[in-house]
Amino acid sequence: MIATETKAPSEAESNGHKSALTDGFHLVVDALKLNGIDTIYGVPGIPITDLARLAQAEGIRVISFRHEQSAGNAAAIAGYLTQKPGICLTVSAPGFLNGLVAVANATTNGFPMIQISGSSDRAIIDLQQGDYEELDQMNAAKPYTKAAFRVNKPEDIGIGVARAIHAAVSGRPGGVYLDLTSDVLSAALDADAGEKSLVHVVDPSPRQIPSPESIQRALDLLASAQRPLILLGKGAAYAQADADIRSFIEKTGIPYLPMSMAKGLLPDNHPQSAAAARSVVLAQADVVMLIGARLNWLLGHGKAPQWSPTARFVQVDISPTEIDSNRPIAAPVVGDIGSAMSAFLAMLKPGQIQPQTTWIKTIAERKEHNIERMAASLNANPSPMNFTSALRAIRDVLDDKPEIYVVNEGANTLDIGRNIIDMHEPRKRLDSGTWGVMGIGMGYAIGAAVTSGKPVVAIEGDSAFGFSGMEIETICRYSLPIVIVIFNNGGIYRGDDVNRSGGVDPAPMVFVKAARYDKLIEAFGGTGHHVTDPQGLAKALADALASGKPAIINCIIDPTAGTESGHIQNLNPKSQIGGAGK
Ligand code: ADP
Ligand code: TPW
Ligand code: MG
Repeated sequence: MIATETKAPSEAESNGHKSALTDGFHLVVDALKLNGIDTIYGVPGIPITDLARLAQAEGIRVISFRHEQSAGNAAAIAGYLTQKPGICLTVSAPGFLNGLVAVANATTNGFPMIQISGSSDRAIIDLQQGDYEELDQMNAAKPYTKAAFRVNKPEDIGIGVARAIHAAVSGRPGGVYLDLTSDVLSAALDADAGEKSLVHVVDPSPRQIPSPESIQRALDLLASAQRPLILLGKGAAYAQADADIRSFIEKTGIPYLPMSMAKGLLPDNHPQSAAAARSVVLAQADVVMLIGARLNWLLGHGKAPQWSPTARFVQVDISPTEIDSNRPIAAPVVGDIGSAMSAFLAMLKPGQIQPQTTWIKTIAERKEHNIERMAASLNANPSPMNFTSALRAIRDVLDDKPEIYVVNEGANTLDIGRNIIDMHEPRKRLDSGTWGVMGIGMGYAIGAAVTSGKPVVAIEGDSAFGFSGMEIETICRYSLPIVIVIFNNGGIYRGDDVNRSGGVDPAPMVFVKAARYDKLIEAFGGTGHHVTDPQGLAKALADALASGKPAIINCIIDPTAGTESGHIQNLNPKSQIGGAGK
């Protein structure tokens, strides 16, 4: 609603007749509502306290956090799940910087979000005269965002919001910064002029239709393959082209691998999934079709030894500059995945693409072999629990609950969790992503629960949890159906490291032993569980999910069970003269 008739903050007299006024606060709320924004994640304070209050009064759901980074992470994942920009609202300088980490992470992962921050007096900022929470925020934001804008006049609020929405969701989505000065928020404007200044954004993420030649070139290359492979990334999950992606995979019979957040795009137990034969398919595939996945560090940059040096690539991506970024791409298909997949299906001729039967057989044999090899450790019941036995218990509870979101961060907790927890539906797995970042846990869990109303299970390393742990108060305050399972091995990677100086301080990787994380949530009215075996874990998880209420399950894991850095130990720099601290 525009503030014109009923909600005008004030009225001015001029020449005997009244003209209604509106202000910057109202215009921001009106501009967001006009564009279908229904939720704001943030932390209030000067100068945006009244903005948060007004947004709530006007029917926007305002989720108020304990730290801006988590609010930003919630906004980012809401953007990923809904294809609408998630909104994070922050105060100036420190609050802005706290939120900026999440915006940078959103940009890195391709999630659409807008951080809206209030800012102090520009005249004082630009002369560095020392204002309250002084910072040149727009310029600080630029290197970490897809775009950064500042609104200096109240009549530009509508355009500013429109530009931010276009930038966040068009092309490769990303994090956008929108700076609103204190002056703009408080400024008065004629209500009619204000209403007319608002912009209803039309077609913010336009389809980008790939050229028919690019589709033909890609089909020809795939048809020439003997050992083809499809790789699905989170761009494919984001695109919400689930049915067409599945249809193309099933019609061509090509084996596929999901990147972690693409798990569930096809159910993990799909017969064409090559996940259990990952290293063999990467090394032996002769033609690889990337759908919404970058050849970054997570895929060994597409290079040997992980990949065959002679493999040829199809890459379906909305970003033309992603092509050839790490390895030459023989058949680029630049466009949005929805349009691309329907074009592939329209142009595919029956029987045109047929993977060699020996390729399918090789993969099936390797899957069986690897699954058998895993079975022994998966079925073991060590005491205390290790990562595998605890994850098995969680997997079994979640197996018939495909609607549940899984958030996952940590090192071993993440790397082993990714392999053991099967996903059955698209966009249900949310994790550390492209940066391997810690701290997304509670923000992503809150964003997923708020946008979907569905339960969330956050599987968290004890270190990982600590980065956003205070948000358990937020979870309890809004009664969100979030169950947090903390893999408590007493440290970063492991809990058994020692101080090599012999001094009394603990080693840098080690936490308080046997910490009672379960008691933390009781302070806010949630339920705490303390479990030491898989049966106890399964029961606590089933009970917590059945209650639909916030819970923490403190899951005691052997402190010696993890490996340093989980599965990416090779990324630790090794001293050429023998190693530090050994
Ligand atoms: P993963 O980490 O799962 O491998 P990445 O984040 O590395 O995935 O890659 C996702 C890719 O998907 C990015 O290059 C991005 O440009 C692309 N992408 C995102 N959305 C779309 C879309 N709607 N259509 C086409 N490509 C997309
Ligand atoms: C923002 C470095 C990577 S993994 C990790 C850290 C601190 C925690 C691993 O311990 P955890 O898991 O969570 O207990 P587990 O199961 O192995 O015991 N700061 C940021 N991001 C990253 N990635 C780090 C530090 C790191
Ligand atoms: Mg740990």
